[in-house]
Amino acid sequence: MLKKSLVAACAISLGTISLTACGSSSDSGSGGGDDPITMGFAQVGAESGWRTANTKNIKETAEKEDVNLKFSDAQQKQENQIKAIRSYIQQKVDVIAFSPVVETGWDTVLLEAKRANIPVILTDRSVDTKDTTLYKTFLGSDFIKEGEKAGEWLVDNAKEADVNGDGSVNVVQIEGTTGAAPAIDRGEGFADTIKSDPNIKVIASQTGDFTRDGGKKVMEGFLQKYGVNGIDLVFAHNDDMALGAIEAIEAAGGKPGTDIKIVSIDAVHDGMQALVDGKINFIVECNPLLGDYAAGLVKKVLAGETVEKKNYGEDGSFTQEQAKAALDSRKY
Ligand code: GYE
Repeated sequence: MLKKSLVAACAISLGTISLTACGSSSDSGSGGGDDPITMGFAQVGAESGWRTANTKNIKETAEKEDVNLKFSDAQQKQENQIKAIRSYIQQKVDVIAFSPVVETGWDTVLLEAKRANIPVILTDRSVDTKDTTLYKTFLGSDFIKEGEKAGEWLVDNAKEADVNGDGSVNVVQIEGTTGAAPAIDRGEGFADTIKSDPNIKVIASQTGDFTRDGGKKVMEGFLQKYGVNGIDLVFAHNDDMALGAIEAIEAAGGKPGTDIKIVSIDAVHDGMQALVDGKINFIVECNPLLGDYAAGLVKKVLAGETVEKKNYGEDGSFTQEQAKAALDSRKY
């Protein structure tokens, strides 16, 4: 009864006061109703331009919303993220948000959070679990759709993408982090879509771990094996790996975007610049500015309101022409 009336009172106060600790477990560290919310955020790392923009946005939003943010960088390691989440549980934060580096292996720590009565919000990447009560909600992009959009562009432009003109489009794929939701889903969406054209062939696929350096190394290996002339197109799961691939192609004496076409995902500033410069041919957008959306969900969850389990944002895509118009206003 008491709990219920607390939640009701909090739900009202949320209209006037910014994010407060209402509705969270009564033994939480934040004390009374008007204290700021304490949120533990376990970030993946700093692997890409997308991630840097995402982190900046999360921190800025926390400041704007008067959230006491505890932030950790897991350096792309699941065990670091698990440690961070455990420490947030120990510190009795009001809410935990995290972007899981890989999809599986979270049930134990999420159960610990659930038992401690701390709601968990998944931002950007999702988890693969049978027990969906282990988290309150997910917000981010539909990665399958992103892979499909990349594939659709290729199917529509298969003739131009057959740089060598031998009737088949030889594609190399640079995957994101193995086991990560965006790597799995983007790969799946792309593969499903290009099936419609039997002339499009993925001749090699390897992980570049979403980093520029990783993308460069993987591309160097592909170039050694197939040569510039043996590859028609690179599909990179993010811009940073495409930028690394560009370096490798140039070092091998090729002209990226012309001798080898490139399609990637994210649309961060550096990627868009390469698109405008003609070194990338098409980019699917993935929005890293999730802060406001996350704040809204945190408020609702802590007020005891029911929220959608999955919340997807709308993403666009850019051809070289479209990127020219959008580049100046690209903030990240
Ligand atoms: O595309 C990539 C980053 O999870 C959507 O992670 C994110 C991905 C993003 O490293 O650049």
